[in-house]
Amino acid sequence: MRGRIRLFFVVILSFLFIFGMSCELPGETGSPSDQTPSESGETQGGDEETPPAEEEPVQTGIVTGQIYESEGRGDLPWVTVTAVGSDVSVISDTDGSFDITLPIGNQRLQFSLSGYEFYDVDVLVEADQTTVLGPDVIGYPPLLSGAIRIVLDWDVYPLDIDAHLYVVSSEEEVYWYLPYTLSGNVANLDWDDTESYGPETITIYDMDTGTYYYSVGNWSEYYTPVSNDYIFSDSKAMVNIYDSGGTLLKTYDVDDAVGDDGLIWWRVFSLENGVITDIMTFNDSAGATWSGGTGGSLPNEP
Ligand SMILES: [Ca+2]
Ligand SMILES: [Ca+2]
Repeated sequence: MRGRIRLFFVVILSFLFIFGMSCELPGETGSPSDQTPSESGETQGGDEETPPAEEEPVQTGIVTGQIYESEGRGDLPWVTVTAVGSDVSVISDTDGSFDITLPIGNQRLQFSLSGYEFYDVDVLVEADQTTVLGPDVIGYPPLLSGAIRIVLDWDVYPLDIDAHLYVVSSEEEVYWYLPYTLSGNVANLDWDDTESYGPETITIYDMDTGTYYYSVGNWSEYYTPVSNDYIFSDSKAMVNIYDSGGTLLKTYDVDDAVGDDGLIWWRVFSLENGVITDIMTFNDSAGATWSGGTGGSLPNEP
């Protein structure tokens, strides 16, 4: 009987000992945040052990840009700007400007506002730097099925290059001199940017009907040909074609065009009844892309 009682107490004591140890464990290890000097107030202890490693702060940079409506380029406020894969979002200001702080690295910006269509913008965010988007961000009216949008943007120089669309059926050309929708509601240029970057955007309302030639004129080089300062190879010009669902159908990079990049015409592509065909040459005339009959007497005027 006495042996059983002793065993009973040994078991109880063992249990209390183990239980007591386990209860002390949290207090002894603590969490890293418990041991920061500001919270624990225990820095006076003589035990100068290495403090727990602080979390590496996420390095960030700022991206700023300007958002406009396509027609007339009015400021576009209240646009939500987000980075893909990030929780960060901001709203554009009353003047259409925005700035957003993001982790460094390649980021893709998306824009949304009811009643408008936007295209994503890729940007490299650098630590403690402010990156200003070159091309303006444009809120376009939604497209009906079958329409396409051809977006031209470029770098600082040339200050002024121009999107041109020759419409074979009407022998008309959409460009800066005639930016409005052609008779028959065939195509439209939204804006002539004369001060760097663009974009200039031409819409074709029915890509499956008719024949079109799209080219880019280098107005700055045409206007000051002696300097030869503003050639196409310096322009970083890009042409992106989107369908009515916002899908990117084609991208043309001026650096892939063939010929003398000092010439003032970049013939980019043709479109015939829904089929896009690359041209991608530099030329001294617009050739098939220019009717010569619209907008003045200079047959090769960019
Ligand atoms: Ca222009
Ligand atoms: Ca501009």
